[in-house]
Amino acid sequence: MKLYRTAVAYFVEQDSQFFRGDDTAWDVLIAKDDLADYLKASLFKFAAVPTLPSAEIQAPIGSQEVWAAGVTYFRSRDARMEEAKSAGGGDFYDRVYAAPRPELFMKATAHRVVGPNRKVAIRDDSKWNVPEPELTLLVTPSGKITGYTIGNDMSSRDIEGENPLYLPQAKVYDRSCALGPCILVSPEPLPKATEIRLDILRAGKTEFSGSTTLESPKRDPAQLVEYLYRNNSFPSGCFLLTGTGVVPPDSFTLQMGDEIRITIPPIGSLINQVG
Ligand code: DO4
Ligand code: MG
Repeated sequence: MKLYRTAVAYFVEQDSQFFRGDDTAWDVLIAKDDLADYLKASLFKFAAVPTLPSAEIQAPIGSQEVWAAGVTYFRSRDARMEEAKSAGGGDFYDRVYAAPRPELFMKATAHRVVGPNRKVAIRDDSKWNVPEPELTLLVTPSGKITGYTIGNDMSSRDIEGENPLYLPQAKVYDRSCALGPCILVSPEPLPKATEIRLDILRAGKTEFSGSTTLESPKRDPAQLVEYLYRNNSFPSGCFLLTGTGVVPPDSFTLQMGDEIRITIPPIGSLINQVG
């Protein structure tokens, strides 16, 4: 079952049919521990609609914070060690990959997040930028994972490579994060064979493609949530990006006008332009 947020209402997709939801506020709805059961039980009361107005789909976020895990994939550890080598920071990434405690950082507040088909930004003071395609967890205030969406953790590699202490500037700025197009509502973990695919198009042609699966990350979603919720409360729940396993080669940087497509088959595709 998929849950979409639009300007007018929320919509549920079940077996390729769309239903207009009730007037429960978004923050209240997505904070429910029994979200899947609530929607299933309510479906018969919802009006079926012929289609979803796709231009009106918004990021599936209300007032939640967006957090992110880093260096959960070997590919990310490798790329970061290389970019931070001359700054003497390479060793930190190796250590955090091996350590029991994961890297967790605050990625965005809701106003820094864009939805599908909106523009993500690159910083004016950066020359080396990449998208990071990440499976993103919807976590309730009690710490339960109730759904999944797609996240783009836009990153300025030259800024984080200059000094790991610059990470918040490399990661957090206006329109530095995209989420969507929907929440796949499921209390069950996604299969390990699930693919995460990144395609970057420039003037309509593929400039970069890469993919990974959920087999590769070193850490479990539940383990990341357990650390995130230690001495930390989330009254409306939160979104947690789980790290990237796809990093374009060092010669690649995003340009204005590029189109970023991130696909996770059970969820859909999150498409954004750079601008
Ligand atoms: O440590 C830097 C950030 C890592 C990250 O965002 C990732 O691995 O996805
Ligand atoms: Mg990331």
